[in-house]
Amino acid sequence: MGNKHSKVKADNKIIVLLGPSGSGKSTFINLAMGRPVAKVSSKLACCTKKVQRVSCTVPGDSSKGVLLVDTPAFDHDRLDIHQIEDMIRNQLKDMTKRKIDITGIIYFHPITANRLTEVPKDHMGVFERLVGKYPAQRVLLATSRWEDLRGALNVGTQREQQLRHDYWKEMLEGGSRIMRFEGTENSAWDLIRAVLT
Ligand SMILES: Nc1nc2c(ncn2[C@@H]2O[C@H](COP(=O)(O)OP(=O)(O)OP(=O)(O)O)[C@@H](O)[C@H]2O)c(=O)[nH]1
Ligand SMILES: [Mg+2]
Repeated sequence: MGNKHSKVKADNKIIVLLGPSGSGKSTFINLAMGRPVAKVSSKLACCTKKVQRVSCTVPGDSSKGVLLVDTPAFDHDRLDIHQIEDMIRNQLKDMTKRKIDITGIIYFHPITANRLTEVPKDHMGVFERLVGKYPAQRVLLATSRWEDLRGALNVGTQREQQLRHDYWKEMLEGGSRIMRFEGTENSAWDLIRAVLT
């Protein structure tokens, strides 16, 4: 269960969600929170326009506070990257000032995409301009929207292999991990737990 208020406690585990528009960042937040706190859209236009922080606790362990940070897609159709950078900088300001560590990043990639228009490295570059060099071991690469492939799961598995052996190879060699986001509350928490361990 979670709260929409955004105060950061020093022992909060902070997880930043990155990824292209429609990859499911806000959907992930809503599933983890168990209610719709972030706006989600199936329209073509990019949806999230603001950085949003939500706090919750790990199910079954209310002592573990987690702060999830939703971000606008870096390829946003109406915001330029400098506006997005400023928003993220502002939202992270109180944390960086207090030297609160960002525990991890979940980078979402819709497995439905039949072309790769961006790679995590592009996003990491922007993020690192804000917080400094970030260790690849703390980045979880999450493929999403598997249910949309329905009868063509093998297509997704082939794409996953291409990501693993080519586009995401460098990140994986640096220690990043890949997981599937199954579009459920349990799966959202599996990913969060993986980042926390
Ligand atoms: N089937 C399925 N649909 C998903 C999943 N994640 C997101 N969607 C759908 O994809 C669309 C876009 O999801 P969002 O959560 O708004 O994506 P986003 O990454 O926040 O997009 P922006 O806010 O534009 O950056 C919505 O219609 C969601 O219902 C998933 O894991 N499975
Ligand atoms: Mg969104």
